[in-house]
Amino acid sequence: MRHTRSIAAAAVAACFGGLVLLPSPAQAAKGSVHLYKIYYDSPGKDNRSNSSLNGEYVQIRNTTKSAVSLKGWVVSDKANHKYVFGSYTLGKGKTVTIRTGKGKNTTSTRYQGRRAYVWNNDKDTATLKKASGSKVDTCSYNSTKVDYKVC
Ligand SMILES: [Ca+2]
Ligand SMILES: [Ca+2]
Repeated sequence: MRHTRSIAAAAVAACFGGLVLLPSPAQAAKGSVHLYKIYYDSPGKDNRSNSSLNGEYVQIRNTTKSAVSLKGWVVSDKANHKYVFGSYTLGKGKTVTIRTGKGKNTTSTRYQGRRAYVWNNDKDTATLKKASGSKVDTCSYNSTKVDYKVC
């Protein structure tokens, strides 16, 4: 009975797919490029050493079926500290980690090259925008009880 009802509900949802707020199965399967995780309170004392700065990071994940160029895409915090991607392509199903400190960029890890932290230890908001300026995703947190946020 429940099964029959859920099929009927799915049929209704399919008919009015353009009007409902929940993502349709087609959209869910399509995936997205989105903020995945922010590790905002670097492990240990925040002494601004490069390794401590690099213990702080934000991750972006690509769950679409194809690689996406992130050239010119911008990640910013609430205070508008910006990280702008140079030439970079995020493979399908891949995650890129953007660390706050200095380092040598690799396929999976990019470095902001900063001498100070970006992600506040208590609360902040990450925003991801395309090169065109259109907003792709945001991720907010407000807690000192944990050191990271899975968006
Ligand atoms: Ca810390
Ligand atoms: Ca901040």
